[in-house]
Amino acid sequence: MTEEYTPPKVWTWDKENGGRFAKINRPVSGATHEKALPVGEHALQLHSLGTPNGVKVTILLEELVELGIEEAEYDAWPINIGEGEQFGSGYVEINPNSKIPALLDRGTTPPTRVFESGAILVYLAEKFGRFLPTEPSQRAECMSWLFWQMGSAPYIGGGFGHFYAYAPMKIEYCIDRYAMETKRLLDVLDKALDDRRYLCGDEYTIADMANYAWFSALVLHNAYDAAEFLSVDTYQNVIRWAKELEERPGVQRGRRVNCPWGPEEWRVPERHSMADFGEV
Ligand SMILES: N[C@@H](CCC(=O)N[C@@H](CS)C(=O)NCC(=O)O)C(=O)O
Repeated sequence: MTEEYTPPKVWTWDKENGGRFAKINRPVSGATHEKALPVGEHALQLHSLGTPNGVKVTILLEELVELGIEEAEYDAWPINIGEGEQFGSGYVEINPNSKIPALLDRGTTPPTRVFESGAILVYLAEKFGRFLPTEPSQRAECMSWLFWQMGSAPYIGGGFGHFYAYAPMKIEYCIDRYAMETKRLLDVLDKALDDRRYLCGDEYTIADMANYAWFSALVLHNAYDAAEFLSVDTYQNVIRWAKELEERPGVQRGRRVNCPWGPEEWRVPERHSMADFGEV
């Protein structure tokens, strides 16, 4: 057991919490420094990082490009969240919440800013009329799984990942609570995929992209070094679905964009055209 903590009447910020992200965490929002964002030649300007929240958007953009939609070509710029680049004034203008990803669409007048990865997926799917069913009940199913993922991520990343991998001490209560929830979520997904190929049936949608980004990290890529701890091999339907998605060229390219991890030659720190993948 850890030392008992008695909260004061009013919380004040008088020390860093010592965790891996202590230096960038603050209890207030807004810019910490002046910094304009770079601008590329395409209408769509994405500012992001290759985390699951970033990758779900680059997967959708690459899937759109894969369909031959030229207007979906985009510039993707890295935001180094470890160095606090999410608090630059230009970034805060397009995302007052200072988290990656954020999109600026300069193809509209005035330009459209979109923050929150789920909102970006819906915006792009609607703009290009792809990967989001239009029939109301199919659309409701897709939105349900998309919002389910958006609600789940803080339990997986902010809860389980934080306390299992990043917190300065291992607290059994917190790890138990979030491991239980993460396994419950994996079980929800596993059961949903028992009788269908994709989350909405036969149609591949933004709900698959969003959920793939988070759950493939757990079941295929040993996120938080926790594959054994979470017994991820129990979730065979999730593994089958994630492996199938990972075969897709759009998914393979989307995973590489703005990614600061993995083999050097695999990473695509900035993306401006297909040539950045070394394929053209
Ligand atoms: N709900 C947001 C969450 C985004 C998020 O948490 N992004 C993380 C990286 S995965 C981030 O930017 N962290 C930086 C920080 O907390 O300062 C979304 O889905 O867009």
